[in-house]
Amino acid sequence: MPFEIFFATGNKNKFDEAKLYLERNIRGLILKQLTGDFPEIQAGTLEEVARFKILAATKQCTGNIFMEDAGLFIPVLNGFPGVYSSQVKKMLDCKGILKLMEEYKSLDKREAYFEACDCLFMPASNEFKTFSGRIDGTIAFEERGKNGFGFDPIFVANEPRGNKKTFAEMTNEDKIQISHRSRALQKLKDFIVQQRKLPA
Ligand code: ITT
Repeated sequence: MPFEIFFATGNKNKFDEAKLYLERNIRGLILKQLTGDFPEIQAGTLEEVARFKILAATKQCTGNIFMEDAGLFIPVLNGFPGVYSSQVKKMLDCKGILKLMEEYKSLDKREAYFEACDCLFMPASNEFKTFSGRIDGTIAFEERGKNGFGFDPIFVANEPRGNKKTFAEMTNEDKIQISHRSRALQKLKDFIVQQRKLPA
C-alpha cells in the first residue's frame, strides 16, 4: 500500500536528496515536499531548531511529516557556522568561510563535519522523534564542483577512504551513500519501518 510522508523544506536540493534515499529504502513510500513559511528559532542545537520548526508545519499538514535542520561545523572556529549555517551561507557564502580558514594550512586544523537533525511527527503515534546523522571531513582550499548546494563546494568528506572530491564534485547518488542527511534518514527509515510493520 503506497503511503505519503511530507518533507517540509524550502530547499529543493535537500528534498531531492531525501526523496532519492527514502523512496529507494522504504517500499511504497511517496515523499512529497511541503513548502511554506516555517519560522526558525535561534537556538544552541540543531535538535532544538528542528523540534521548533516542525510545530508550525504540523498546523498546516495533518499527515506524516518531518523537517530537518542541518549545518556545517568547523571545530577550529568553535563550531561556526553550525546552527547559523543558513544565514552564514547567505551572508559570507563559501568564499567567506575559505577566508576565515586562510590561516589554517594543515589538514588537521581544517577538520569539519556536516550534521543533520530530522524531526518526524506521525499522527498515528502522536509523538515527535528526532534522528541525527553526521559526516566528517575537511574544508577544501578552494571551491570545487557544480553539484549540490550550500557548502558542498568546500567540503571534502573523509569517506569513501582516500576521497579527494568535494560534495559538489559528487553526484547526488554518491553523496547519499555517506551524507549526514542520509545517515539521519536511515534512522528515520528504521523507525517508520518498525512503526508500520513494513518489511525492512
Ligand atoms: P529549510 O530550513 O527550508 O529546510 P535550509 O536551506 O535553511 O532549508 P537548513 O537550515 O537545514 O536548511 O540548512 C542550513 C544550511 O546549511 C543550508 O542552507 C546549507 O547552506 C548548509 N547545508 C546543510 N546541509 C548541507 C548539505 O548537505 N550540503 C551543503 N550545505 C548544507
